[in-house]
Formats: sequence, C-alpha cells, structure tokens
Amino acid sequence: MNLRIVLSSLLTALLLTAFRADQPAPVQLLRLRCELLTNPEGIDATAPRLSWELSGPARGLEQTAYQVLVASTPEKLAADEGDLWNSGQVSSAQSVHVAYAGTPLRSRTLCYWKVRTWTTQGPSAWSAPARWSMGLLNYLDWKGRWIGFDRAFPGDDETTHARLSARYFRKEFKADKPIRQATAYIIGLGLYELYLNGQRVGEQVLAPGPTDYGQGVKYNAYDVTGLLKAGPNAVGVTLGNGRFYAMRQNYKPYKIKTFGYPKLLMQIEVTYADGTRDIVKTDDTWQGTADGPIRTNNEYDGEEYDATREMPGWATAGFDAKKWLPAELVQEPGGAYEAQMNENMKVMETLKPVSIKPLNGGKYILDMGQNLAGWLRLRVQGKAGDQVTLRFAETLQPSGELYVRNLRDARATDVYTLKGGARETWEPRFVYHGFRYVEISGWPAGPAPTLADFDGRVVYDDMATTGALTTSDATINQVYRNAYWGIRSNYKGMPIDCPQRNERQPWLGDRTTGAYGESFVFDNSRLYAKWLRDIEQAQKADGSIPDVAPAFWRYYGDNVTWPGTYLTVADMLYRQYGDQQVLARHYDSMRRWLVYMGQNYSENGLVTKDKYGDWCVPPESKELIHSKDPARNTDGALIASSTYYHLLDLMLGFAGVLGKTRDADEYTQQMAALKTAFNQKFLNRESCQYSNNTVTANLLPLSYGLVPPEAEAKVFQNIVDKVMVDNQGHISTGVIGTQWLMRGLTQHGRPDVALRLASNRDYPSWGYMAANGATTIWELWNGNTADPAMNSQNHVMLLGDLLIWQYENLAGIKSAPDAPGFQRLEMKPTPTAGLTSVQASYQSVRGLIKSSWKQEPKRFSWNLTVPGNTKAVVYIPAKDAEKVQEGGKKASAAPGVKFLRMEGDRAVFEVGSGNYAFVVK
Ligand code: RAM
Repeated sequence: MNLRIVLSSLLTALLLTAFRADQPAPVQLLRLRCELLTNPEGIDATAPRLSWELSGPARGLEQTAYQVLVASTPEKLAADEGDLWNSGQVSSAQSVHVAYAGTPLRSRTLCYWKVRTWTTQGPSAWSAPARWSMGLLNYLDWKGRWIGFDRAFPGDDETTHARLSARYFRKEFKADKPIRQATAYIIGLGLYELYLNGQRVGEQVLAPGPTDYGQGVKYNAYDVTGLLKAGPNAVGVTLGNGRFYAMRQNYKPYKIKTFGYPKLLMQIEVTYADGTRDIVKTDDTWQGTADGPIRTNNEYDGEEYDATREMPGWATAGFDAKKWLPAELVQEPGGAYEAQMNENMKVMETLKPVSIKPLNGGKYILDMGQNLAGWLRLRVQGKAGDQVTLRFAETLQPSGELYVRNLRDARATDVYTLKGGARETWEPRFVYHGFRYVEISGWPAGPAPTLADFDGRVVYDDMATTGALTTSDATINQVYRNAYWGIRSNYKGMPIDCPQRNERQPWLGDRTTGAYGESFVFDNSRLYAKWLRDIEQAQKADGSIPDVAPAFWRYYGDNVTWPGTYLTVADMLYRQYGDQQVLARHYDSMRRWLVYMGQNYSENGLVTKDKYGDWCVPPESKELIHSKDPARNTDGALIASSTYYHLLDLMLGFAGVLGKTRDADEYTQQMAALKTAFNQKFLNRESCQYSNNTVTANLLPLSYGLVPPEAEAKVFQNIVDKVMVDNQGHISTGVIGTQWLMRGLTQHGRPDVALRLASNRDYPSWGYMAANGATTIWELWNGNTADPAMNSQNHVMLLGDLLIWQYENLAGIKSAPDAPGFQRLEMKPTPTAGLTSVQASYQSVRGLIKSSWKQEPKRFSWNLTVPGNTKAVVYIPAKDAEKVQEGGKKASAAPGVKFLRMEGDRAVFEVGSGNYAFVVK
C-alpha cells in the first residue's frame, strides 16, 4: 500500500468515527436517475445520462469529484466491480446528466449502477444501487410479426362516429424450466392492456404514448419475471383504437389522419435459470376475437361495455378459445420503433364526488366538484342486461341538465351493461373524458345511487408534482389551483389543448411559454422531450412544421408563432432541466425550419407570415369568440416578425452552447437587419408606440430586445397606461401577449400592475374565471358567455407566463440564465404592496428548493433552502446590507453567506447549499 492510500483510508476511518450518533449525517446521495427516470426499463439511449442529488451535513456542500460504477449484475456491483463502466474518480462538479461512457450498450443489457462523490465536506459512501435496462435497439431484435384483423366486425360501424369493439389476442406457452428473468416488449396500437396469467401487467393506462404512427411508434418494456411460472402460461392483450383508428372516420380525410385497424407486435423473452432462453412472440398461432365485453371505444364518444360478454379466464392457460379466430398477419405501421422514454399515463388520483341530485326521467346528476380529465368508476347491482348510461359534461344548464354544446359532436357517453347478481365494479379502459358533471341514467331498480357508488379517476402522465405555491392572496391561490388542474387534465402522452370536445389536439402555440411555467409544477421533462421528437417527426422535408404535432389534424400552413414552439420548448428543457442534448439533437431541424420560413416569407426585411394573431383577446362583446375590433387586435406581421427575431435570438444561444460560431454570426447579422426593418415599419418614434399601441404590440418588442434603448421607458409607459388607464387595471392580451405580460411588468418596475392583474376577480381576468365557478382555466376570457363553438372550460394557453411569474418573480425561484438546470439560483422575490407572504417549493433536477417570505410592517423575513451542490445569489430587499440578519447574526458574518454588492434597494449575497433564515428590520 502506498502512503496516499494508507492516509486516505485512515482519513475515511476517522471521518466515519466522526459521524457517530450525535453528529450530523454524512454526505448522502439521493434520487439516482437515468435519463431523468427512476430505474427505467427498456430504454434506447446508448449513452444514457445519470443524475443524482447530494445532501450534506453543513452549508455550502459542493461536489468536487465523482465515480460511477455500472455493472451487469447486482452481485458485481455490490463487489464494486464496474464491468460495464468504471468512470474512475473524475474531478468534476457535474451531478446531473453525466453521460455513460463505458462498454457499448447492446439490446437487453441490464445495467446496475451506483455513484460516490468527493465533496467540500468529505467523501460520501457509495449510493444505494439503481438500475436501468436497455430495450431493443435494432429492427431485427423484434422476432414476431404484426398481428390484428384488418376489418370491421358485425356490430362495428365505420361511419363518421366510428364504433369499433376492442380486439382481444391471446397465446398459451409453456416454460419447462425454472425462470431466472423475463421481459415483455410490446407495441400495441392504438392502445393496449397486457395480461399475463390473468394478471394485469403494470399500472399504466392508455398506453403507449401517441405518435404519428406512420413516422414511428413507441414500445414499452416490462420486467415480468414475477408473473410467469414454470409450466403452462398465457399472455393476453386487449387493443383499443386510441388515435390509430381515429375517432372520426371517413370524414375530412385531408385533415384528420387515421392509420388503420388496431394491431400488435410483442415478445416475451425468457431466460431460464440454466442460462438458456426462449422467446414468445406474436404470429399467426395467436388467437383473437372482437367479441369481448368492450363493444365500442372512441376517445370522443365514449366506451360501451357489456359485462354479459365477459370471457372469464381468457388470459390464463386452459381457457376454451374454440370460438376465437386465428390472428391474422398484418402490415407493420411503418417508421421507427423507439423506446418510450416518457412516462405512460396512470390513474393519478381518485376523487369522491360532492353531490348527486335526481333529475326528471329517472336520471341523476353527479357533481365531482372539480373539472378533471379521466373517467368515472362505478359500483352497481342489478339484473343481467340492465344498462347504466353515463354522460359527461363540464357545466350544467340553468335547468340542472348537462350543458353539452361546447363538446361539439363528442358524445362523451359510457354505457355499462350489467351481468347481474353480485355488486359489479366497472371503469372504462380506452377512453377519457373532460368533465365535472355526469348524468346517470338507467340505474337498476332498487336503491337510488349514492356518492359511495362512484369515484372520479384522474388520469394523466405519471410524473411527479414538483412545485407548491401559496400566497397571502386568495385569488392567486385559487388560480394556481385551477392552473394545476388544467395542466394535469391536458397531459395525455402529449400536451393537448383540451380534454372534452371533439378536438384534444397537441397544438404547438398553446405551450410556447406554458411548458416553461408548467415545469415548475410538474416534472414534465420527459413528456416535452418526447414532444420535441413528435414535432421533429412532423417536419416536412423542406422544413415546414405544422401547428399540431403529432399531426393527427394536419395543419401545415406555415406561421411563425405556433411552430416556433419547437424552439421555445427546447430552450425550456435546457434552462429548467439542464438538458443540452435536446439542443444538439434538434438543432438541425430547428434551423431548417427557421431558414425555410426566412426564405419563403420575407417581406422588406421582415418575416411576416402569421395565422392566429394574438389568439383569443378579450372581445368587444361577451358572446364573441374572436374580437373583430381592430383596436384590440395586433397586426400579425408585427407578431410574426418580432417572434422571428426572438427565435433567432434563441438559435443564437443554442449555437453558442453547441459551438457553432459560423451560424451564430449569421443569426447576429439577421437580427440586426431585422431590428432596423422592424422599428422602421412599426415604431412611431414620437409616441414610442408600436403599430396600433396594443399591449401586445408594445410588449413583444420590449420583451425581445427590439426597442431602441432611448425609447424603452416610454414604450413601457404606453403598456402601463393601456393596462391601468384604458383598461382600468385589466388584461387585454390573448395567447401571445400574455406570454410576456407578468414578467414584463415586473422586470420593468411595475410589479404592482402585475399583482393587480393576478388578483383581479372581475372581467377579464383569471380571477374572473374562478369567481364564476371555474375550477380549471378557460379557453376564453369570456368562457362563461361566449359561443359554444369554441369554448372549452379546460385549456391552459391563457396562462401565459403567470406561473413563471409566480415562481420566479413572486417566490424568487429561478435558474440563473447562464447556469441552466438550477446550477446557480437567482433568488429575487418581489414583495409588493398588497401581497404580504409567499411560500413556495420546487423539486429541481438538483434537489428541493424552498422559498418563503413574509412582509410585516417593519420586518421582512425570508426562509430559503438551496439544494446540495448548488449556489444561489439572493437579492434581499434592504437599503443597507448592515440591516440584514441571518440566523440572528449579521448576514455578512453568517456561515456560508457572502456579501456581494448593493444593487438599488437590494442587498445581494451569495450562499451555498443549506437552509437560511434572513431577516431585515
Ligand atoms: C383552437 C384552440 C387551440 C388553438 C387553436 C389555434 O382549436 O383554441 O387551443 O391552439 O385553435
């Protein structure tokens, strides 16, 4: 042993003795994740990125080095043998997105890993082990054939409101030796449920994630070792339509994409204890039927289930399948087979209804007390053939009946036919509804239904809630809650616009900045990374990007604002999650689109192509959907050109990150030329008004850095005047302007105006929605009075930058722009007259961040938490740094706190990880 090793083991021994009972815990490594997923199964990233969190005994914990071990068995890992990868001790502070760099990973490789770190507070022990497994990386890894039935069956109906019964497939097989391990790989289109020996595999619902199936499909992988047994086994799969057999058939085929009849490709790979392997795969020895209990399933229209047709035991060995048909070999859907690396949907919450009221005609109205997306589970007793019908809606008519006109032609109706006898429990499998109210009819004779007979099942992507925020303002809190429910309602394996009417499309423009705000509330990193892939797959060879992706509705029309979301979401993933890979992966496609737009739609130095304007501004009359008043609307050419400038700016940033200097020069030049042309065309140099002086017309150039410095103050004043004088403290922006409004007002020195907009309860405002019964966010500011043709009660696009403002500006939880992924926090809360406290927390990629402050007449107090291996620059409202205390001491002398400078009426300090309690008296 050389001296260094002796010394270091002595030191370790010393440290270990030092951390006994009365000592604080040593450095800990927590939340190990691979590609930001916990122990993912079947991934296809060949250099997967590993992340961990650190927590330490004292303030200011910093990682100085790490070592990662990846082993092919848990035993090897336990013996510290990284046969796949031993990174060695790497001097680095990086604890997020450390890319695997070991032996090339192949299909099916099981990877067990752990990490240890060296820090400013001593070394950590090895972390607890974590794992991931590789999926099927090659086309030829798929050994089976696609099976299905390429036709309709009696009882199906292929007119516009297509009805197709679910298709069931099964196969028996024998495992003749003890099993060591088994994995199932499945692509079940449109939607599948997988059973092994009668048991449901996994908790996912409505899987897999939707894609443009002609471009590519997602597979899921499950470790099914525990579900198989030596001897006879059976696998069963139910297929629903999903978006594959689209909800509308033979209807506007130029717009609505449909892909064919449900189909399945799967295999179960079994490794026996003796090391031999077997593979059970789809082929024409499988059996299938369309005669099961799910009689019809259609995402818009609902599901009908006839329990008298149940087939007990169909997914177990020994079932009598005489009446089943041989499965037919069908065409593959085309495109790539990719591992699904975003979370599937799950029942995320079960909610009790709040009231049930009888209506005429033996009907009842059930109120969930909350607008939600998912379905109803019911418990009912009656005779065979009794039929309970459930109709779903967001609101009621004054008569107490359902209001369904805003669902357009979505029938949103589930029907359950009882088998009779004992109490029956049922919930649908292949649909979801956006609803608060349910009309129940056909309830069997006997006792009337009660609340106990029903559960609301809240369904969305299985992602963690990462944020929590409350303030001293009840309206802000209520709107936050409505936003929370709106966002979870509209995550459906892709971000959709609404969950209730005959639409439910992933419109790009609805998420331009929304995705960023949402990222504080939910861990949406995987969903949006998947969505970028959807958008990439939707891009045409010439560069054109549609307004909806996956392009289930084909809206290729070219405009700047909706497709531009491709870039803003990539930017969000980089800033909020430190994901640099998305920039590298999508850079070329983003650039192709930007160049394509520039080449095809330039006019006098501007890029003017627009379609939606400032979508959904508050209209002049409360019945209207879209304003026709030129004074309320903003010139589309201004919106397009300023947005194009902003997108060039984003590209400039991406080029910088990726070291593409030549491109960067090109963007810089284009921006300079565009700025000149833009101000020439739209800016009135005297009044400092842009175009027709709407808030949006002035706000976009101001937010994007287009305004000449000497005009900035006046342009901003025009915005404030418009809000406070012309609109008496009310919002006048639509989907576009609202994306910058709250931050813009705050950053330019009028947080009071932002607060006014956020706490309003009269029209138009988010609070007005809440005051008028909204439990989510409406599509329209006048959602309670507008025409039902386009009036969803559960949209998120009008949130604009409200959530970003709440977290970054109110609570002060913000990633410094030059330190993405919260490497360094910029904590600058905004105490404003009328708001006395804010409490917020956010589970970032680096760990839990907290900020809560309170403004009392002569005292400002602020408690905050900075996660391990992270720093924060904190901006404390104080005219004099000497007045700032931390933990009862003068702040500048407190441990881990460093005074940096005064900045206006803020004392600026730097702190490391830990908990802090600042007070200014
Ligand atoms: C409607 C919805 C949707 C929006 C498009 C342009 O279908 O309001 O959210 O993005 O129009």
